[in-house]
Amino acid sequence: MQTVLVTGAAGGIGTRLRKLLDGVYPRLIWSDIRAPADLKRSKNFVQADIADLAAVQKLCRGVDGIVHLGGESVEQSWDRILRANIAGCYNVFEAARRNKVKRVVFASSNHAVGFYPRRRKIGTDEPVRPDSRYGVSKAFGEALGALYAFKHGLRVTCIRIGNFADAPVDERRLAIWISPEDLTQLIRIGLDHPDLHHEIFFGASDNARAWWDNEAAFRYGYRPTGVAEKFAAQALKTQKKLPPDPIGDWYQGGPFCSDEYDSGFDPAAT
Ligand code: 15L
Repeated sequence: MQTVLVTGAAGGIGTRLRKLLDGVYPRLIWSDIRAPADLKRSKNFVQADIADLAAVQKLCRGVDGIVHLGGESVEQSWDRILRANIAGCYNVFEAARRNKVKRVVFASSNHAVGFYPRRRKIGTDEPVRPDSRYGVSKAFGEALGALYAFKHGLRVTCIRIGNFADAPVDERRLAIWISPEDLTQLIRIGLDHPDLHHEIFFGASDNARAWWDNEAAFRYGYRPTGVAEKFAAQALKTQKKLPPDPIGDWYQGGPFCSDEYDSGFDPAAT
């Protein structure tokens, strides 16, 4: 990888990655719909709206690999999801193909499978069960990843990111937390591993309470260094202060599941 483009540079993950990927690749291009203050005048920053295919095509010129973090990062109205996460994500994969980009690492989310109950351990081969319009858009991005990998030969890694933070803050996050360093490790596997064609990984650190089987990532040499249990006492203390959320506490997606929830079905039967 000579030139790597990162979309969503102004977001929480993009901001941290700017330090963690610094010096790893000869040329890094950072892009977002808005310019972060510290990058505004940098040669390495290009302001672009991923909903604009022509702009994304321009962005992808001469690029070898893309880390696609751009788009809405939580639940939003359908109009916003449609623009940024459906059209925007399509534009990124399509512009990658037209520009002969070799690899795409797509920031998927745990919310693509949020409606699996916490009592069930899942691998990446289970069907998606999105818990929100946002989760649906992540499942769509994963589907695009498969299309472009198998039809057009792009090397694609989808990372179902759990909760990206310096530490897990509550009980749910103890199961799904990923440290910035561990996410960087997974992204680098996606950009560099010579054998990788198409994979879906869970973006999780070494979490003893995990609901996910991350065997696929381990096969490619992923060795997480973040240990969630180190933060368990504090996270469980915080959990005690949170109001009960019977639906959110049952399912892996937490509050994304209880939000707008009006199913008549018994969650215990799912
Ligand atoms: C996500 O996908 C979001 O981007 C992030 O803001 C958190 O809400 C995270 O999931 C989570 O599930 O905690």
